[in-house]
Amino acid sequence: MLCFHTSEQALHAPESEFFRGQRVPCFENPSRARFVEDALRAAGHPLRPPGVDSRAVLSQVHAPRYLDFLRTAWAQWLALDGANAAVQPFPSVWPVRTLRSDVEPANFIARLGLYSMDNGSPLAAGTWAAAKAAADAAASAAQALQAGERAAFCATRPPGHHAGPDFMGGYCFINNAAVCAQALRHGGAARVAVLDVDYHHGNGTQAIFYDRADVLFCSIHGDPRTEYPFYLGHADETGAAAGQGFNLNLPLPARAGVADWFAALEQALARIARHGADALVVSLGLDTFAGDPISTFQLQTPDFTRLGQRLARAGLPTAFILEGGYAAAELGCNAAAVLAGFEL
Ligand code: OKP
Ligand code: ZN
Repeated sequence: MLCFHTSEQALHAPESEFFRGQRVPCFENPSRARFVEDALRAAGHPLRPPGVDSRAVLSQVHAPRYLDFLRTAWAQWLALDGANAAVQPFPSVWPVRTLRSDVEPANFIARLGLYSMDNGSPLAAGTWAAAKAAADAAASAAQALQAGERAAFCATRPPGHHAGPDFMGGYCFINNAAVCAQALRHGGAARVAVLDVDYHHGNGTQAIFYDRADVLFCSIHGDPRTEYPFYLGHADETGAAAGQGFNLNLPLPARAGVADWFAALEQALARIARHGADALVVSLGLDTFAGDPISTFQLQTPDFTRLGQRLARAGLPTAFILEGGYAAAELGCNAAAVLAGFEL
């Protein structure tokens, strides 16, 4: 399968994140992409750098003022104090209910809060370069499908599915799956389906397409009553306005078993078949793996082969976008298992 990777991914390497009140090494780190690249190469898949500039599509899925902030955030942080090069900025205040988000504050940390949903998306010097390269890969995958490829895989990071129209969150900055879906639409696909199989609900992707009927969003994830991102991903979120009926959430209780997970997959694929999509974008989080350190589902490596096999049976041109998966040493073989199953 045609695979895309980016050397820029290594430039997004923040030191730590907050976890249970402490700062710990980032779960979402450059080794993840390296493990995936190594496993794909070992399995004989071609790995290429992106050839498409996603710039035009980016402003169709994200607000221009958010993109401006993201592109210049590190420079703004350094402008405050040269010593900030060795310090990670974190937001500390957010415009929740009753507070205004229309006026951009002059204070950098306040702006960081305006454009964040949590304190779990640490910035580093190379965050924009890495996130933009991952988005370019997503646009390149779309172009490959439109040129007749059966499937393409983006072995990229940072992930994207928590990033909304104008905010970062959950290790995500640019919504790569949304960029891919929008690029497919732009390139002539009338209907696109996004299937998000990451352990965590893809709140950003849902939000970006919530009032649209052309892009169907389906997600299987840990119930937001107990699992991140907590404030979106319930079954009663079915879409709005023209998009009513074009959003399907299939939350499962924490620690749900493999049989329940694959039953939910059948429900999602039945809805996707009914959509009559011209292409499928899979937000491929591999944090449903039993060994994942921050998630509670039970999938084993052979289950990822079964997933790939089942997705191939949907019969659609398919773009895979890597999202989560934090058992880094096993991430490569789990990703390769999906590709192997798809090509069986
Ligand atoms: C991103 B993706 C606290 C740890 C929790 C949120 C998890 C983000 C998962 N800093 N952070 O969907 O795999
Ligand atoms: Zn996840």
